[in-house]
Amino acid sequence: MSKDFLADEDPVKLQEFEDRIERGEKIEPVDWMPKLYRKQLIRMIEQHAHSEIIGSLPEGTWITRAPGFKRKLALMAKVQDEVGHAQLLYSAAETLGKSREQMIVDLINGKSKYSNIFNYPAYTWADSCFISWLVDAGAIVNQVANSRGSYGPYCRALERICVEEAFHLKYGHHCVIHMATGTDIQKKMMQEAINRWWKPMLMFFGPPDKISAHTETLMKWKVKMLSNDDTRQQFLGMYVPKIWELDLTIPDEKLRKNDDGKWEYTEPDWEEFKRVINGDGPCNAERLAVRRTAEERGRWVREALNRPKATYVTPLA
Ligand code: FAQ
Repeated sequence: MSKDFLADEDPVKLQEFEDRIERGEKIEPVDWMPKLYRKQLIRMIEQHAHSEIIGSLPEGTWITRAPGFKRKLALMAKVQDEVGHAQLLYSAAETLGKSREQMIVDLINGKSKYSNIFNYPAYTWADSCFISWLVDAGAIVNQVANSRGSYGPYCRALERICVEEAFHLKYGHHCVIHMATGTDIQKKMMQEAINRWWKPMLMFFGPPDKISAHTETLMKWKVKMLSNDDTRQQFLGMYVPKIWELDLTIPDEKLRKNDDGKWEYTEPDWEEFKRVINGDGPCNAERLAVRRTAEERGRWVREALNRPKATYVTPLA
């Protein structure tokens, strides 16, 4: 816990706040909260919102190339949902006092972080299938847990997001089953995608607990309901058997479930993780450039919407 940050808080109010959290009550925007709680929530919800927006890019590029009309429709709907999730999350973060405009500026200037995993390229349709199934699966494990957390607006946003994510997961699983049980070439494509995405997927849950900067504070205040390692373990327990069931392999010879129920795995390269989340991954520059362009191209729409005095002209026909 960052004691320095709490030094100037009113100890009585702080105690009441912590008692409320302990009792399982929700904290609402009008309630008193320590500055550190507000700061941490803004950081986490904002990063989450950015991840939804940037996360829609690697899949979005596959909409035009999706194999068949049904896959195209489903993927388009999924990508729209992800952008909708960002809207919900930006609104939740705004309740804490940071404007949406500032959050977008911080994203496109590279000041804010977003999920490591979306800085890797989706080379083939199978990469898009991996994201729809397994990245969504990872997101759900994290979000179902955190939807039972302490900050009302974030929990309510997560509840709604999880319902939609559950659909994405089914769609993604269907796509992967199709590839894994299809032709030899389809199966090979799917296997290669798993090989490419496995390490970034392990990193997705954050650094190991022993080096995680924020877990202790966030878990004390029930913002995070599972630690990074526990979320990773839950994901492995739920999805490794499902991957193996499809006769696909995981590129980690060490991976196995021990007698104590814990999964053993090769640690991903945490130095690579640091580089990627700090802007130096394979696609960071491209992802932010796309967002910057979208922001510039959408300026006229925002300006038009911000002219309350503009009169509505009735169309002639
Ligand atoms: N990527 O102290 P911790 C999705 C940073 S949504 C990038 O352990 P914390 C939907 C962390 O910010 C995916 N950075 O951090 C979808 C901190 O840096 P800072 C996103 C990461 O907050 C699916 C530093 O490392 N989900 O995928 C990552 O306690 C398909 C130290 O780490 C959320 O955002 C990472 N993976 O735990 C969309 C859920 N991990 O800020 C499209 C909400 C850590 O001090 C297609 N967030 N860092 O400079 C969380 O649950 C937490 O923030 C964690 C990280 C668990 C991600």
